[in-house]
Amino acid sequence: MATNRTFTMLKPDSVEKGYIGAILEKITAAGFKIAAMKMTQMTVADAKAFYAVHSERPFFGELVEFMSSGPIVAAILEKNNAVEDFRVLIGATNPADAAEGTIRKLYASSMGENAVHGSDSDENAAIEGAFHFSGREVF
Ligand code: IDP
Ligand code: MG
Repeated sequence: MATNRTFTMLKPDSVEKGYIGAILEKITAAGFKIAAMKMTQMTVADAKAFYAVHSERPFFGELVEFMSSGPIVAAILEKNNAVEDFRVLIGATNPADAAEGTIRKLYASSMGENAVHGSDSDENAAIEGAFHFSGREVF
C-alpha cells in the first residue's frame, strides 16, 4: 500500500553550493508538503548510524566523511505514494544516469556528492524520520 510520507536530506554539497531554495522549490512544485524540516549537521557517529546498512560497502568511509562534512537540511515530506514518487523526482544515484529534469541531474556532481537523499521504503522512511526529528518537530 502506498504511504504518504518519505524522508529526505539536502546533502552537504547542496547546502554548500546554495541550492537549498531551488531544491525545495522542485520538491514543493512536485506536490510534496513539508511535515518537518531543519538544518543540522551529522557527527561521524550519526552518519555511521544513519547509513549502517551500507557499512560493508567499499564507499562507506567516503559516505560517512561526506555526510558529516557540513550542514544538511533534513525533512519529512508528505504526498500520496511519497516514497516512490520522491525517488522518481530525485533520479538515479549516479547523476550521470539520472533522467532529465530530476534533482540529481540538475544539482548533483558525482555518485557520492549527489545532492539529496530519499528513503527507499515506507519502513526506512519512518526509521530515518525518527532518527532526525522528535515528535514535537513533526506536523
Ligand atoms: P541512493 O541514495 O540512491 O538510495 P544508495 O545505494 O542507497 O543510493 O547509496 C547511499 C549513498 O551512498 C548514495 O546516495 C551516495 O551518496 C553514496 N554512494 C553510493 N554508491 C557510491 C559509490 O559507488 N561511490 C561513492 N558513494 C556512493
Ligand atoms: Mg538508498
